[in-house]
This record gives sequence, structure tokens and C-alpha cells, in this order.
Amino acid sequence: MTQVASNLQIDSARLWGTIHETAKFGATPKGGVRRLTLGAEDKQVRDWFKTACEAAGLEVHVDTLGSMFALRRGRDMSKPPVGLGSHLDTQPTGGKFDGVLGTLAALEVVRTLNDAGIETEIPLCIVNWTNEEGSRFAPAMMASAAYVGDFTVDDILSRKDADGVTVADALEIIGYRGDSAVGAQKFSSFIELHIEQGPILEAEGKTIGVVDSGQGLLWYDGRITGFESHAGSTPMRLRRDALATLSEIVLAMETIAKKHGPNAVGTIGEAVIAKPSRNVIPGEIAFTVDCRSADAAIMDALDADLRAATAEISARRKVEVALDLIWRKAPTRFDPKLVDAVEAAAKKLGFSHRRITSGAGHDACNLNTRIPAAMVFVPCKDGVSHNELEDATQADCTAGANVLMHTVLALAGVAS
Ligand code: HGY
Ligand code: MN
Ligand code: MN
Repeated sequence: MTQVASNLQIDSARLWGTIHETAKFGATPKGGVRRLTLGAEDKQVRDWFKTACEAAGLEVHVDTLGSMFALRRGRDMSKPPVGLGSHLDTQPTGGKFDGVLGTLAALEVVRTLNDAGIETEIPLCIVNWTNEEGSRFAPAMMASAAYVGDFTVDDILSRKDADGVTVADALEIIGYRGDSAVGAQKFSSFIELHIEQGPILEAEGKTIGVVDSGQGLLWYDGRITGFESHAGSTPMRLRRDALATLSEIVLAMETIAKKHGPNAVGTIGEAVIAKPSRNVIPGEIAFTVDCRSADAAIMDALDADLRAATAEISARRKVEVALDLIWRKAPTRFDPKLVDAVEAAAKKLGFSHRRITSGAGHDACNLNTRIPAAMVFVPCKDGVSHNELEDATQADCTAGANVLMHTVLALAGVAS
């Protein structure tokens, strides 16, 4: 690698500036970002991103599910590019860094290589994956899951949000139903920079997380059918109360996750009473469950225990409970050679680092089922994410982007 390349550093102020510039698309009063996938704010940031990529000399194409691919030519265009990037959509109470850091750091890497006049041996391709968050449309990491064949494109296009809008409609409305076939863009490898979204790196005073594994996920749609009746005249012993039933299920989920802990978590993140009224006993509730573990056997145990608990609660309360497993993502073991490349870059740049498992799911976890992939983590304040208070330091974001860049240069090679 040339001396210039070997000592290359990204432009910290420029990266920090782009993170805060794009945070205005969906900015919330508490300093967060609400940018639900394929909504108006997502269109704004996508348009911004396309313009910025083209200004950096990249060829941008969009696939059927709206994922954006920005290609930087290399000396040997016969080789599939090294992929780098993440996502620009956020949670309803999202922050400035989840997904955004990895996508904009990828752009910063390209801008830095352009400034230095460095051509890589094999091409690079920046990616903004559609709907990583899975909040508006399930599942999470939706587009990268379709890219690796976990779901058909038609199945994903038909997925509906709470208002009955399909993914296909939403893509048309914002003008991002692209021409490229899903999966057409090939990669030799994929590296994703992301905030840790957990407390470990900050607690240990480590700058870089060398991510070697990721939790598996189980997502369920639940439906409880009890019986609406008068809140005043129905004796307690005759009630079939859907919300009281759900309350027991929520506490059972917490007990089950703790039983299989520390390597297990469980959350009921959504619950909707069909026809709420203060003086009617809730009869019908839709809810969601998110269970995770880095151990496949624990995932199976979480599933078995949750089903047993809901069956017992349902029978005792004479209330119907349906639990539909809509998504099972196996635990991730990232490609060892790529993990080593990330670790070597962190070492070379002199950053404190440690191997770490990702508690959150990421597009790189899907990519890793088909091509070599790995991730770089940096700390976030108090380990908080999926919260408007999400925060990270400029120094850590810069360190992460430099590790990303030097990992990518090691994988892509430097032609000149
Ligand atoms: O749910 C996740 O782990 C990711 O933030 N979508
Ligand atoms: Mn993310
Ligand atoms: Mn997220």
C-alpha cells in the first residue's frame, strides 16, 4: 500500500457536518430524527444522498426495493466491488447516528480517496439499504433480507404498514422503485460501520468494537381475542379481558428472557386495543414480540417457553391467544478473515478495541449469509439508541470511519 494511502485520515469535520446536515430531514424537538422508511423525510435524505454521491463521481443505481448503490470505479472492473454502507431510515424515536453513521462514513471514505487521488484495485460500492429498521414495514433489515433471498421481492412489495399502504405503493410515492433487479449488484465483501447501541465499549473505554457475531432474532405477530363487555356491570370472575391477558404475557416474556439470560432478551414493543373505550373491557388486542439471543439453542428455548406461557394464560383466562412467528433470523458469525481485517486496521491506527457481539440486527448480518461481511462498532453515549437522546462523539465517529476506510483499502487494494 502506498505511503499516502497508509497514512490516510478521513476529514473529521466534513463527516461530522454531513451527519448533522442530514439530521434535519425528520428532525424532532428532542434532537432526534424521525425518518420512517419510504416516507417523505426518507425521500429527502435519499435525494440528498444521491446528489452527494454523484458529486463524488459515483454512479448511483436503485433496485426494485429502493436500495441505493453508488459505485466508485476501480482499476479492475471485472471484480465485484467491496461494499460499504448501512441505512438512512430511522425509528419513530430515532437518533442521528443509527445507520446514518455507517452510510455517511462510507461517503466520507470515498470523498477522502477522491481528495487523495487514490484509485483502488477493485471497485467500491456504497449502499443505503431500504427499511433496515423494520418499524413501518416488517421485517427489519427487509431489503438486505430480500437481497440474500430470505424473502421474495413480491412478498416484500406486498408488505403493508399500519395504514394499509404497501411497500410497492410507498416506493412509487417517493419515486424510489428502481430499475435494478434485487441481487443484481454483486459484492466481493461488505463492511458496515455502526454505533454499538449498547453500553459495553463506553463502559470499558474502548474506541472500536470488532464485531465477530450478532444475535439471532424471533419476531411474532400476536392477537388476543377476549370479550368486550360493560366495565361496570360485568363481575370480575366473568371477564375475558384481553388487556389483562396481555399484561400477563408481557410479564411472562420478561421472566422467560431473564431465565435464559444474560444471553437472551425479549420485548413486546407494540400493543393496539382494537376498539378502545374507558368503560368497555378490552376484547381484542394486536401485539408484537421481539426475542433475541446469540445462541440458536436459547432462541429455541425462548420460543418454546413463550408458547407454553401464552397457552397456559390463554386456557386459564378463557381468552384466545394467537402467536404467529413471522421472522426467524439465525445468529450471525461474521467472516473470520474480514473480522481480522477490521481488527488489523484498528491495531494499525492505534485505537483501543475489543471483539464484541452485536445485540442489534444489521444489514451486514444478512449479507454475511451470502458473502464475507463484518462490522465496525463505535461507542454511543450511555449505550442508548432507538431513542431521541442517541449520541456519539465526533472523535469516535472519526475513528470508526478511519477503521472502515483502512479495512476497505486492505480488501480493495490500492492501484495508485
Ligand atoms: O432491530 C434491530 O436490531 C435493528 O435496529 N433494526
Ligand atoms: Mn441500524
Ligand atoms: Mn436501529
